Amino acid sequence: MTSTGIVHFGPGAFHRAHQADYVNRLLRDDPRWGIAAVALKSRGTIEALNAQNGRYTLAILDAERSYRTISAHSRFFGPGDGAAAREQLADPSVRIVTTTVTEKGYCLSPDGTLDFAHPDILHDLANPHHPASLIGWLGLGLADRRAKGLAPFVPICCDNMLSNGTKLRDAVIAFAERLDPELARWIGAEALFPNTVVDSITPATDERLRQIVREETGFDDAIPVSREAYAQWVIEDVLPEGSPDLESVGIVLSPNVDVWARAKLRILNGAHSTLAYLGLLSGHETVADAMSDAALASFVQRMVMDDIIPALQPSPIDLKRYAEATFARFRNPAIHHQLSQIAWDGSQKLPYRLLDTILEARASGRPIERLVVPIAAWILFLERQARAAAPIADPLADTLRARARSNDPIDQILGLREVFPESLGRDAAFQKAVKDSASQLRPRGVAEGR
Ligand code: CS2
Repeated sequence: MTSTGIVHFGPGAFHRAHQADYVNRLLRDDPRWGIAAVALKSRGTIEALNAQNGRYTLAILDAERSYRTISAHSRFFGPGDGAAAREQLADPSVRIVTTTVTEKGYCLSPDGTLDFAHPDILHDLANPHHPASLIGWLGLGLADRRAKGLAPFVPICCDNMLSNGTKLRDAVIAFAERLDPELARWIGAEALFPNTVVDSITPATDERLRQIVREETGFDDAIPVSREAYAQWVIEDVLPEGSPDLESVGIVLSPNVDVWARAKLRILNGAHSTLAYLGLLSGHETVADAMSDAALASFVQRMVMDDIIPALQPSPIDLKRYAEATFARFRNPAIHHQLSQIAWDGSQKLPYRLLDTILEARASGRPIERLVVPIAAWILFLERQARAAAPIADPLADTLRARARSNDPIDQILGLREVFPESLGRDAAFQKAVKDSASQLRPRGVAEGR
């Protein structure tokens, strides 16, 4: 009989295709690690999971296709179930709390520290027993453990940010400091927040996938997920005794996760965002479509090989090989990975994916002409969406829309301190390079939306 040893915040497609698949394997030998799924914003997924007793299909769509049933989830909490979720976090059997709430879910300022002006953080400081944010929830859960004399659980951040565990730790401690400095000290001394890398290409679930799963398995699954065959999960090797045997299911424990995180964020995610904005401006729909556009694919490959990799050297990783393997993954025709999905939340993603490389290139005098192309393409994409009154999925959507519609959208958007650090804001060469690139791209992209 499965019991609950992990609480997970954010049970979206990526969690269900990635972490839950590892845990599903773990549960074969050790039934203590069932997952309690907590959704903070909406009940849809939780209710669908509950209605299927936590079972759903994971479709592996690659050179070979296969379908497996995942049943790693034992409990389900959504908005309105706060008291039960709180009890669950204080259960001594719970040792790990994993999170996939996307970059914006951590309520961080551009410098990576907790944003005390964020409405959810203001709410949680005023109502610490009824939190709205992940940070508030971890603060409350850890406070309850301390009050009960229990060891802290281990929060494991599974979102695409550099030093994700350290950022989460610092945010939770800063939050706790405002409520109870003793609690903050206890968290700092006792709680471990390992850094991680998570990787597996996982498109959002759509009707097309539901149909494939229905036809191939005969199961009318409301919440199947799909991913490529490749999956990687690297966790910093600091887990305390009593943790599950993560290595037995292929999770890599490593002392230096950030070397891997930096390479993955800049090469894979940097190339993904580039393909997304340039590809959408050229009328492509999926990553595989964009990769079959010879000019686009060769631009992205050159940018990675000649501009991104040099900034990561020296590295213990064979970065060229990693990049080649990444491009091969992007060409997977079996997976329908919408460029529009990758284009979401650009204001949150671009700093880790491209701006860090640009900052380093400027500091060491390397060229940025290619690196600014995706930045220009993002701005043109925003202009196009704003003009067509089409959706912009981004926590800064209102500001981005207003600036994209202004008379000088490039200056206005580059002036956003939430995205572009002061040093780039004052960098005339960077600004000029973005403008030059936008004027070269403009005839191709924005005209269609006008
Ligand atoms: C993608 C990532 O949606 C996006 O922005 O770049 O989700 C990407 O597919 C994963 O990080 C791959 O591990």
